[in-house]
Amino acid sequence: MARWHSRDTDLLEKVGKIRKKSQKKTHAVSKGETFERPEVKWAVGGDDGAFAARVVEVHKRYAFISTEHEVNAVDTRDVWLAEVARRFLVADRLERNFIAVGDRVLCVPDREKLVKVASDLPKCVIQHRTPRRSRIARLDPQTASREHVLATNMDQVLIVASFLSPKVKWGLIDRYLVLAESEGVDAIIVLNKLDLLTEEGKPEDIREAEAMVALYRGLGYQVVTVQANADTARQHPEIVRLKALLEGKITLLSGHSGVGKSSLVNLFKPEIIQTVEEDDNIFYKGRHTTSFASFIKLGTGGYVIDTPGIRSFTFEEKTAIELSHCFVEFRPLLGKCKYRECRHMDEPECKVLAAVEAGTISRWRYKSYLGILLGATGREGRIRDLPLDERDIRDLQPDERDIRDLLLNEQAIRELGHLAAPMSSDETEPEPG
Ligand SMILES: Nc1nc2c(ncn2[C@@H]2O[C@H](COP(=O)(O)OP(=O)(O)O)[C@@H](O)[C@H]2O)c(=O)[nH]1
Ligand SMILES: [Mg+2]
Ligand SMILES: [Zn+2]
Repeated sequence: MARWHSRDTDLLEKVGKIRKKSQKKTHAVSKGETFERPEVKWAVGGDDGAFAARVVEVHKRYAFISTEHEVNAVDTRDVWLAEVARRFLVADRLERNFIAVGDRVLCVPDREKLVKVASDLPKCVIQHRTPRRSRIARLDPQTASREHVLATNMDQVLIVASFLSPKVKWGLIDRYLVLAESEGVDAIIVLNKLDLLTEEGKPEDIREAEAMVALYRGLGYQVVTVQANADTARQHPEIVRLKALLEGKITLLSGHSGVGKSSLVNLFKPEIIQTVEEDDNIFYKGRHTTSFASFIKLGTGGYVIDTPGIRSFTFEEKTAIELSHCFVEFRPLLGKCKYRECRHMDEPECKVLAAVEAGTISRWRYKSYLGILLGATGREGRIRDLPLDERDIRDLQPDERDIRDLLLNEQAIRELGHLAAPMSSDETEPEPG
């Protein structure tokens, strides 16, 4: 009995070795094969059952994907547990993870039971991902030379801030605008908690808000001012306008915790209802229990990528030239300064500086430009928020319409919609996976 037993184990061990060897062979990366592969070169629907999917959540050792047979028709109810094909997993790499939320991937059902994670979900192996159309990344807190890509393939960025509690940080908004411009995606600014501004705002808060809203609208950005937690918010013209902007798009949701992102998303009938934090201490909360970015389908059309962890992100090394292109109002002047390599700092005959002096470029935006360009990039790509001072808003033309009227005057809101041209805190984050 005992002998049989030991022989059995021997045999099993041998089988195990053989299996490992043959796995190694079949799973080696063949010459020229890369994980990133354009979709035209994918073989979908072969004998292996390969199918197209979207990465909806990324964890340390596995990810969740949802089938997406046709681009932008993600079946978020069909969730699989997925691992990246082992042959692509190399230790020496520039990115922390091989995939990020938003990646479009080619998957093969795990018939060989390669995925060891215990789960009731169907399992699959990710064979390839498409090149990314856009992305947001931060430096990996664990390995500084590595990037941690947080989300990819967004069509636009929704920058959410609140007028008060917490007070809007315009410098953070500028950084997200630079990100959007450099990734070539649209940006929408949502300013929430309009009720607090109108009911509790000091006169200078209101003046600042009016001037800044007018500034960003003047630059051509969509600026939506709302009270996301109002009973009638869903019918509010500003929300109706925002709904139309989200339809058919993949939108990256950004903004500090506590500004009302979840309250806002819940207005668009998300498949997964977002929890609204009622905790008064929310702004000081060090840890999120759900610090994973997730891909959420909206019942009203479109998808949002909610990224609770983003408070800082990197800009790829930007030269003054690249950065100045990310400030839309600088663009018409670029190439016209005396020096071709002008950084628009202290160079003679600089058109940007002249425009700031003449007031056609706002002092605040120029300050923001310098802040991002200079040491303000700070440690590990983190930037301290620049304070807005009285001089920054002195010369701005406040919106003719008083923001205080917006809550009551729907006609005014509709008109503002037509006027809008088409077009951090530095705490370390908990580890999302
Ligand atoms: N006064 C006011 N409070 C709001 C508004 N929108 C959301 N809140 C509250 O702000 C807190 C944070 O909201 P939440 O949606 O969880 O923010 P998130 O952390 O960005 O997802 C909650 O207590 C909400 O009830 C608003 O428009 N006005
Ligand atoms: Mg939230
Ligand atoms: Zn210049």
